Amino acid sequence: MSDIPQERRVLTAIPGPKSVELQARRTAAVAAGVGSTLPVFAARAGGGIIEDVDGNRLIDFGSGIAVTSVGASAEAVVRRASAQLADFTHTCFMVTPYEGYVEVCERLAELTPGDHAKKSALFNSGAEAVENAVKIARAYTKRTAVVVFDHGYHGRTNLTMALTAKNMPYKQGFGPFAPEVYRVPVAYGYRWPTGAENAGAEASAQAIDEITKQIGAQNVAAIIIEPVLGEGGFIEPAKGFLPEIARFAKDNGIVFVADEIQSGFCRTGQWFACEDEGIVPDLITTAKGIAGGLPLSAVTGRAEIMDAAHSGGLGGTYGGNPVACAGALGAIETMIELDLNGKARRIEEVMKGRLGEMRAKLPNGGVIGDIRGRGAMIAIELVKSGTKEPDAAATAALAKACHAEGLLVLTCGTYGNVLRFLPPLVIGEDLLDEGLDILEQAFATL
Ligand code: PLZ
Repeated sequence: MSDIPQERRVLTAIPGPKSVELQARRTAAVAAGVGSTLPVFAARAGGGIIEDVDGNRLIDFGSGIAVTSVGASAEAVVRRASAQLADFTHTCFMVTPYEGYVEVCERLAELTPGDHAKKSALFNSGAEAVENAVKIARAYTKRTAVVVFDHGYHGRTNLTMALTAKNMPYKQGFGPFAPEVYRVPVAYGYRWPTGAENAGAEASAQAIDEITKQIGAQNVAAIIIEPVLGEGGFIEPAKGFLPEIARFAKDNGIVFVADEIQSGFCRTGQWFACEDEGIVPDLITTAKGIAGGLPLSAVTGRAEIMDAAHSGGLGGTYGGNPVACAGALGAIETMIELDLNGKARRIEEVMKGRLGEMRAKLPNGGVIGDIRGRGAMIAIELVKSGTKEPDAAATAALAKACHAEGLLVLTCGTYGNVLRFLPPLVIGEDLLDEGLDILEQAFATL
């Protein structure tokens, strides 16, 4: 890890003068469609800290959207990627292959759930992995329909926009969308009309009924679900939902795809979130945390499904780039050495404890409607006090107050009312506590 002191430091307004200057250049040169949560320009980052160009040190509760689980300059990632960079940057695996790619696929076969024969294919982004999972499932089943869920997020390319639930900002004005994509209910416990305790059974029954009656199970190539829904609001499907959907997929020859792009690689305190209910997906998509910040993604799954696409049918110039593969091997090494699953579970314990206390201090829980998530994928859903009405304004205000004090937090959710916490798993407990202190103080500004 780079030698950034693991201490918050606020020297200027946030963003500071140098960031403001860069933001002006950015506005002139960068397309408006690319947004930023907090226009503070990074100078270096590592552990639980992002240092900006003005010398401020922010506590990082975002990990670049669940990417830098091992930190943004993890020693093993930097060492291995640097060595690879010096050897060669690229040959194209489709032209002349290299060992790193194969080794990442071997690690994926070991780490993902299930002891069946597995194979992988590597790509650059999460969206690309999801697209390829669909291609593979269609090639294997010779069917076309794809089933996704309310509040799901799978990317910004044409097919993955279609798979994604939320219109603004992801889809508005960008259609027409890919056909043969169908959306069904998910067991969102907090908002399930008959209560969280009924959500698992009722939502799975509804989803299966819709698939059977409206699409026909025999036409469905793949069912794709995030075992913990990320952008949609850190929704853990109520217990029983995922096993029932997985069972239905199996009974009907449908490829069950777990999109673990956000929830995977120790984020939830297990290698993959689907392990929580013993789910063994046919295919699993990974990205983000896999390579310590380098762009890499993968589809991993049953060898016979993965081999269904003909030679030359899958790939891309940069897919499984050697530097990114070296980074992934360094990240995986770090996860094992530092027991980042254990660290994630400890983060959950600390965060849920503190968030519960904050909630208890507010009358009727105040704006904190729900506290949820697993491991270092924790969120609070904010509502108008005493109701379940989403409060996006309070969410934005809280995030703003945290940012001003040097705590980087992210929001999410279909209704924009979820504050999510995704610290690097290597964050020190003092920084974690300090971040939670800042959040607690932020409630007073509401
Ligand atoms: N599947 C489950 O979480 C990416 C995107 C944020 P890419 N999530 C963060 C934004 O506004 O673009 C994501 C995900 C899940 C797929 C993706 C897509 O991964 O690497 O961004 O393409």
